[in-house]
Amino acid sequence: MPVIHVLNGPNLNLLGTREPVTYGTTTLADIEARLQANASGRGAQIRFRQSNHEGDLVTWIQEAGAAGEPVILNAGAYTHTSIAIHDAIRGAGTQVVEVHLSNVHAREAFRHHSHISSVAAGVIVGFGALSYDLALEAILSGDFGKKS
Ligand code: CA2
Repeated sequence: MPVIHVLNGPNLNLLGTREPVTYGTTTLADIEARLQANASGRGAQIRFRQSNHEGDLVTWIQEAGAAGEPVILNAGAYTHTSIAIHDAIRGAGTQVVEVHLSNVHAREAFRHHSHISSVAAGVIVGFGALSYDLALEAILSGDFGKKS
């Protein structure tokens, strides 16, 4: 069964508990459950993880790359700061879909730049928890953004 990694960065463990106006009321566990159900109905399996530490995300991207498995990545604030995550995606050579709950382009200027977008297969922003489902749909429905 194909495995799709869903990796979540700092503070996303708080989802659904604070700042509902910006991030909604859905928890990360809710997102995981919905993705698992959706994926298993399509013959795929989700490996869902969250960390507040940049190095964990780098390691998990490397692991997905070594296994040749696709990644849905919400790197949280590291999106805007992390060259290490940019390099990991580049080196992993696997399909990475960048997702964001909020429309980062309608927010503060420091959220407008992503170090991930230039090495991602695609970017989905602003649809709340649905951003993850749209990313899953994109991965399951095509072979875009795969590297040889
Ligand atoms: O919109 C997104 O998905 C973000 O990746 C979320 C990050 C933010 O730094 C990015 O610019 C955009 C922040 C995640 C923090 O999540 C919280 C959830 C509830 C309460 C506090 C933080």
